Amino acid sequence: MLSRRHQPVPSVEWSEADVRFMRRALEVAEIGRGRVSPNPLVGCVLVQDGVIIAEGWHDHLGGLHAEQMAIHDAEQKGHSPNGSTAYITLEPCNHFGRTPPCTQALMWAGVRKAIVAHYDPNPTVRGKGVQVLEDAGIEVKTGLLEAEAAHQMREFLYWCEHRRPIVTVKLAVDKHGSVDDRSQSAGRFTSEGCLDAVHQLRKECDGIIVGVETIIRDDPSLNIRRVPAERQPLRIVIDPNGRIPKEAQVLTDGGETMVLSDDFSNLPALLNRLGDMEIQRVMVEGGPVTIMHFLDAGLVDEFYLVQADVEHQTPYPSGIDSQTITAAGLSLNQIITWGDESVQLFSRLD
Ligand code: AOF
Ligand code: ZN
Repeated sequence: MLSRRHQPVPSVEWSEADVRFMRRALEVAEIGRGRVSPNPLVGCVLVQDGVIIAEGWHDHLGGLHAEQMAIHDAEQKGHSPNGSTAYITLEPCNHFGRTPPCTQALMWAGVRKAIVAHYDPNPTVRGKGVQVLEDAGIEVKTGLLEAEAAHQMREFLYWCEHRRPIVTVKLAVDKHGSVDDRSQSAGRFTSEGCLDAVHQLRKECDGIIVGVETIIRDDPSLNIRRVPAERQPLRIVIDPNGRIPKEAQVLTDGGETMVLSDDFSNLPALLNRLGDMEIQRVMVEGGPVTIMHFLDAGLVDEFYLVQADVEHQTPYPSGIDSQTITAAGLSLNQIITWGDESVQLFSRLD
């Protein structure tokens, strides 16, 4: 896929300082999480005589690219970027998009050397960014912390390759795998801390998918309220038989909702359509029937199974446990804590 010239250089060639600077670039790139989609998270630090003189990141869609923000930061701080080394998590772009090319910005700023973590699979860039810099006499090295960068921008990379979103599932169950207590009116049974974590996860997604049953039973708002958010994900309701109540919150609260009449057998086509809309990550939030359709179709990439320490009096069994999830091609990646709940994270991705 990559030309020989852009193959990662063996890590032995990198100094400790190189690694430290690229780690910092990855760290500042995180600031844009939840705000840059469909663009990738990108970070850049400029180093002069072994010292970081400026930092930049792609902060939000339509905002400056990381390199341009770093150059601007250097100027603001009264440092000259002339002769500096740029550590960039993504190959600089060489096209006019929402911003002018970063390759030109780096050249004009007098950057002498560029160290790049990951090439840009965007067909308009793809090695050309590196080429343009090299043609201008800038020394370029690629592949430093490439795997880390790939993980950080995995939604973007996946979408560039497959043109469809990554599918993340969240399901909360009681001690016996029940998703709902039918002896009570619909309500949540997980802790406040867990809810905060769910809202954080929603923030990292471009869309939230539920089946119409969830709307009828819970009338959820499916928006982000518990953590600061400048953007709300698109709510997507799968409703093959047109049963969504007109007064449902998702239809009346002024936010964006898409009601789809797709049959569940159409899930790959549905994801392709979302991909066409530049949606790079969706979260399926239920209920169990909808989730099972995604699992059966082999379309789940990540699964957060939230285990609440409660017992429902009139349980509604989910029929989904760790075995169901692993049978769908995922493996247990890590166990994390959300508030009072333990969460098993299964994944088929890195
Ligand atoms: C960079 N630095 O910080 C980012 C890059 O729509 P635009 O103009 O913002 O361009 C988006 C494309 O530019 C995106 O698809 C990806 O190829 C690249 N993103 N490139 O040099 C950055 N965010
Ligand atoms: Zn750029």
